[in-house]
Amino acid sequence: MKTFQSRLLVAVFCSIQLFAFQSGTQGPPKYPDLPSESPAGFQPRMETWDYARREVMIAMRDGVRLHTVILVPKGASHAPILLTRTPYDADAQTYHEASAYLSPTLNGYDNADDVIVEGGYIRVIQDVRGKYGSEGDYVMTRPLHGPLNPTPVDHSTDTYDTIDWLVKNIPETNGKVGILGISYDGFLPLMALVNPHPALKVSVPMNPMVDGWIGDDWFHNGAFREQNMPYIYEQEATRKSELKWWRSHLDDYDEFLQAGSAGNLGRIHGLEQMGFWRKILEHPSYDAFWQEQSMDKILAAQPLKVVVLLVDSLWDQEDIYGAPAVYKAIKPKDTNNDKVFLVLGPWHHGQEIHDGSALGAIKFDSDTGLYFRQHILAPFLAHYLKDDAPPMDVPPVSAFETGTNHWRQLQGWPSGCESGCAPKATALYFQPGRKLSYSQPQSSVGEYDEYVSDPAKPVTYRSTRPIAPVYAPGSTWAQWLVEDQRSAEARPDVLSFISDPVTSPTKISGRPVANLVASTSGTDSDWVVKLIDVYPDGDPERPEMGGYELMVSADIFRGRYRESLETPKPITANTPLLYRWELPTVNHVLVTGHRIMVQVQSSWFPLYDRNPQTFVPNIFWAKPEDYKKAVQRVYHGPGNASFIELPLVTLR
Ligand code: PG9
Repeated sequence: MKTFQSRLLVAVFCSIQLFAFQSGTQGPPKYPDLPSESPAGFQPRMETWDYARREVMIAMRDGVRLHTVILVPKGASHAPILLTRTPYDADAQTYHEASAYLSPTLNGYDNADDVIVEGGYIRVIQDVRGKYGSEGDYVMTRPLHGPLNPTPVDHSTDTYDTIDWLVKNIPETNGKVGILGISYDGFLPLMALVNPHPALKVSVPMNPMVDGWIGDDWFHNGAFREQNMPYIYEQEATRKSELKWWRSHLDDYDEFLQAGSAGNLGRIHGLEQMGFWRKILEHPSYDAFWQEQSMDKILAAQPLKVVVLLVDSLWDQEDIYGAPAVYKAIKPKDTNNDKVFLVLGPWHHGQEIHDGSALGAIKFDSDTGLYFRQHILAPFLAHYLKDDAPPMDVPPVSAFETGTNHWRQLQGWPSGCESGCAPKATALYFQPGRKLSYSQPQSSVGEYDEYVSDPAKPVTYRSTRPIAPVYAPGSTWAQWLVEDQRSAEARPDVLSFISDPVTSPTKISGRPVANLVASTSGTDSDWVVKLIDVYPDGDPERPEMGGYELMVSADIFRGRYRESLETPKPITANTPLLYRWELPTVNHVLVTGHRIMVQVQSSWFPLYDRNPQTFVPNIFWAKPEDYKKAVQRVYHGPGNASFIELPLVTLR
């Protein structure tokens, strides 16, 4: 075991090495009569700061060195470490403001920084291999060693090697490590659970990317999320993501429509030079490429060795599938119900580390983000990481109930109430006259409703145009899932079915399942089903919300995958067929007087690429002449009933 002094020396030595490495000024000066005024390696003076900043290059088992920033609060001793691994620039996240104080130095909240600073943790942020200051090759969400990754290194081994170095080389630590992060940085704490280092005590994956094909960043049930193409471009074109995706139009609707297929848009931008884009083009279906890197499947096959706090946003516009899917996969291993925790919050992607009082027009009566950080995350981290292990009362599941705006402390999920009442799958049927009710349809008179879906005029996913790129400055992308759906209802190519006002509070907890019986006159088709809470008029407290149509769960399904997600098949034209798929997680109460609406449409553009509505082998390469109008029918007769299976809870 090394002494304190020798470990400190190692850290200081590494910092000096790094500055020398970065400056790259070796050898005699070229013009000795007028030498450079910049020192060969500047040494910042940090004595007056309330923290020490160390930058090190940590060697992984294959010799590749990863750039790691270590921020140690002044006077820290026996402090736990909180690690975030990121493709998004460790320097930028730790140089928000050049300050002598730790708090403004961090991004002012990039990863619940308030909890981290107030808790006195040693903060470590590392660039993943291939990005920013780290060496090595970049591979998008690099899969585990195996068929998709023949190298001996992956994020599991890199996390292990990093933690090993940290606990041996940071003298101020108590040797306990937690890993946390959001989205891509939330996928990495999941990777850390595979062969975890013994010093890893907790993992906090927030809004993690889990399955890129079923319901997170790249596809949803086979429909491609083409507005993420700029992300691939910027992430893979250069190590430091300096090259920005260019545009010809202000409105992404025009940009994507004009290009035709997503494949063609990629070609126009030279995207085929990038490895991940080529993989996307080669794997449009749910084949082994996607299945073998799906983190819920991977973790289901691993022993549960580390305590996990999964954080999910109920209106997550990027990774709405991930956290509940991992919970479902690993919870059965948690036989004492004390290792796997879940938080469901009323947030957009990552909102839990910001103000959580409202999302768009929807208000939550309190700052739910602050509640999460103060009452869940802070006590959780302290309990598992600090030497005195302060007691905590974080329940296995903390679920915010939207509609009534209350946190519910639950023993499991899905679960309707504190006493454990289980949701019951209840069919809500489409009826003639565009109605919805819980009784089976009786009459075959007018047994379908229809619309024409025209790929030349796809339905927008936003309520207004122009549609900004997702990460444009000032973009409202984060709010799109709570936008008023009246704009869609008004279109002739969107069908809306509506219930009578509910006469008592109706709670939906879990994942609704769409059972759509539909036909198309084409040979391929997309189906979008949206479950909506329709507000009544005349609420004296919020009259401006009269008639608001709030989506509580919605998703798209690419029809060619009706029989198999792996093997697409043409759809038999003009034939009613059942399309069945799960919608995202809900924990919502329809208050008395509200009505339930279901909308059905066949495009959600330009977030999702257009289905040509003619079967082609690979939609990425659909030609202009493949895009054809189709007559879409949604059935609701006795033998062809369409319905939504709602996980309904009887409120006590
Ligand atoms: N949703 C983003 C992402 C995750 C994983 C892969 C690609 C993108 C993110 O916010 O990090």
